[in-house]
Amino acid sequence: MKRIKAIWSGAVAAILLSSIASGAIFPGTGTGAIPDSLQEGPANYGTPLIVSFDVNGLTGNIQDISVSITMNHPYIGDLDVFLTSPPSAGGNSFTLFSRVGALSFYGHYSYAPLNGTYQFSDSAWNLWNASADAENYYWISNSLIPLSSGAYRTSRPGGDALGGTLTTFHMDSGFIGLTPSQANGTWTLTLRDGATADSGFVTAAALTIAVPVRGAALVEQLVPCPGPRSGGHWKNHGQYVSAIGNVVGELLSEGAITEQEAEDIVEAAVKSDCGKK
Ligand SMILES: [Ca+2]
Repeated sequence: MKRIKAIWSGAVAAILLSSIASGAIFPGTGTGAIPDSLQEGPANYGTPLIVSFDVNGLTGNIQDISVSITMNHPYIGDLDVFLTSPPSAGGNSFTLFSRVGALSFYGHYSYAPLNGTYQFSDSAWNLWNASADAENYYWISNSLIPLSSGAYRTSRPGGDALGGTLTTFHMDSGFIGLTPSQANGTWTLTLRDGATADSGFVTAAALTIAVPVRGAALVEQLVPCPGPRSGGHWKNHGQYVSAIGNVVGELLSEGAITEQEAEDIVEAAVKSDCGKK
C-alpha cells in the first residue's frame, strides 16, 4: 500500500477537518493480455482478464475512489470493463465503460484505439464516451489517434443515447461509504473483449481509495472552527492552529492517531480560514 500525501479536499477555503481524507493506492496484480472474443455475437466474450487489488489497512469508511488502467486496444468498442468490490462488501460490480458507441451488438462500435493510462474518477472533466464516440471519433479523427491519457468520468454502456449518460462512483457504484471491514479485501477489475479479430493488453492498474483522516472529526469537535468551546472567538488564526496542535499532540501521545494523521490534521488546520478575520 502506497500512501498519497495530498489531502483531497484541502483546497476548500472553509475547510471542515471532518471532511479531510487521505488516499491509499493499491497496485493491481494479474495484468496481461485481454483474451479476444472467439465468436461474434451476444455474450460471446473472450475469457475475462481479471486484475486484483489487495486492499488493506483502511481505517475509515470509503469517502472517494478512483481506478487507473494502463492499456492498449485497437478498438475501444470491443471492451467491457468493470470494478467489483470484495465479497465482504457484497461483491457488486460497477461498469467503468462498456461497448462504447454500440448501437446494436453487431455493429457501429467506437473505432477509437486505446493506448495510454486512463483514470476513472468523479472529479474528472473529460467524458469517456463522448471522447470515444463512434461517429464523432471517426469523422473528426479518421487517422485514429488513440484516446488521450488522462482522467475520465465513467459512463453507461452503449451508444449515444445510453453511453453518453455519465455515471459516478458516488451516486451509482455502491462503493462509497463501505466500512473498513467491508472494503478491506480483494477488489477486482474485469476486462473482457466481446468482438473478434482485435485484442488488447493491460500493463498496469491501480485502485485509489480515500478515507477520512482518523481523529480529524474528534479534533474538530474539541477545537471548533468558530471559537474555543469555552466561548468567544479565536483571537487569530495562530491561536486556533496552536489549540489544534495541543489536541493533536495528546491524541498522538495516546497512540490514538499516527504521526501521518497528526500531520494531515495540522496541515488542514493551517490551510483553513479558522481564526482569520
Ligand atoms: Ca476483440
